[in-house]
Amino acid sequence: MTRLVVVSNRVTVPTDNDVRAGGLAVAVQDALAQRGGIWFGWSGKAIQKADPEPHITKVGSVTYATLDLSRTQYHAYYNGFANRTLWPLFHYRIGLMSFSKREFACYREVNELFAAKLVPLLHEDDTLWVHDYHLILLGEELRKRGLQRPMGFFLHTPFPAAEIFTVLPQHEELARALCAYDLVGFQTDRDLRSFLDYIVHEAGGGIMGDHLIHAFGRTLRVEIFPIGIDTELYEKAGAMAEDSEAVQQSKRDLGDLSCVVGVDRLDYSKGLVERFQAFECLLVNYPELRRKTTLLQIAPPSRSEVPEYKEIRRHLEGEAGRINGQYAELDWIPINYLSRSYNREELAGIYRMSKIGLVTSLRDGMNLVAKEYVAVQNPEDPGVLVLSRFAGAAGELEAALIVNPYDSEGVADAIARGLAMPLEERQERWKAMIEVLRTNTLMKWRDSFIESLNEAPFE
Ligand code: ADQ
Repeated sequence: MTRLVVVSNRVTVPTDNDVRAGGLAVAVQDALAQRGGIWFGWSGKAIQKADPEPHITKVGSVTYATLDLSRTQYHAYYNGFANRTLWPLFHYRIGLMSFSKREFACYREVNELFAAKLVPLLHEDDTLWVHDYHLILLGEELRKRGLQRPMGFFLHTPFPAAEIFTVLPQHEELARALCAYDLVGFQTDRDLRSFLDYIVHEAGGGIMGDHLIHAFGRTLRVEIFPIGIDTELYEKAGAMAEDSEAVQQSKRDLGDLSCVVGVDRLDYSKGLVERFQAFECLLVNYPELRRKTTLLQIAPPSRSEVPEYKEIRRHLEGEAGRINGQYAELDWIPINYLSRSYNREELAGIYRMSKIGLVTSLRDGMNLVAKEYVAVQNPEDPGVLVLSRFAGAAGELEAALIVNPYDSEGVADAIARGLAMPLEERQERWKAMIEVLRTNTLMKWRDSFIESLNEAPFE
């Protein structure tokens, strides 16, 4: 078995007291531990004068190699081109997108820096797996340095329709760089179709069948790999949470109140303002549910140095205040908005005591919260998932109540329907969803990507 080299924008170097570690980090660490290898990426530190050499930490057979960025790189590459250009573009928010040649040049500079510092650490037959929109140019930069070995890229976000993608002046440079990989993985069929549409109609490329395409002088494989969760782990966490004192106490506190829960990074792609407005619509259209229902929204701030994220926070806090001001009673608050993080056990308890899991993303690569919510439910008395059709997860969790997040009344109707849903229907829907989650796990996602990549090159 060849060594695996994983490259992602941020690297999680394991620590003994890392309570939040889970999900992707653990799946990647597992794969690296099995085969030996390197996890390479940004340390998360932005300092005035960054050390150009990677910091190396060895844990067993795994080497963690992390680079610091300079303040300029942090602003222009991370906050700039990655999070103010590509993120809004890939989430169909061209109105929120800004770009500058200088930031794109810095994006390339950081991709070049990653390539230059990674090459000396590589062995002859390593397999490389690059993650996400921050590092689209990395494969091409590695090829420029003579690397011929198999390289795969997985995009965690959506890939936008060609009409949207071409809004970016550098669309061709990015598409060409994607084609420098041997395997490009997408979350959903919709993302793959968008990419193929671009390749055929904008890049003059061709589809050769069996997942192969030819474009920009290269032949590569393009496939979908919908990311999953460690379902068994979440099922166990749900069962444990049922008996925990914290959950029992919360249930006593809730009394007859039904809890609708939302858990998200504070991000405009998650449709949080629309969610609050849909909840208001519920209070207006179903007044009998007032004092009987509460929305618990957990949304810790993210990317808080990016102006659009400051704005979404301000807007959301304003909406929570307005709605609570208008509808709250002495003994009832409609929206409980908490801006902090919780560990997996705590989240499992919160999901489990909530009658509705509410996911209203305006666009989302997958949305793992939807999957986690389903996995921790009590099989005897499961809650109902209300899920945006624009989250990748909607392609797999068809038994959820699928909604259009722009349609407040439709979302309100789905919440009301979920709250009134008979036990038998809730169980049927849950069984259909948990079966999908037990099949398409995080480990299966990881292994099928690596398996497909192992068949490279495809020339
Ligand atoms: P995200 O946009 O971060 O991921 P998501 O898929 O929902 O979105 O994953 C969020 C993760 O963070 C979940 O595991 C969740 O439990 C955790 N989390 C969220 N809020 C939390 C809180 N308050 N406390 C603790 N944990 C919290 C990106 C893409 C998604 C894609 C994933 C994986 O945007 O579309 O599904 O990558 O590919």
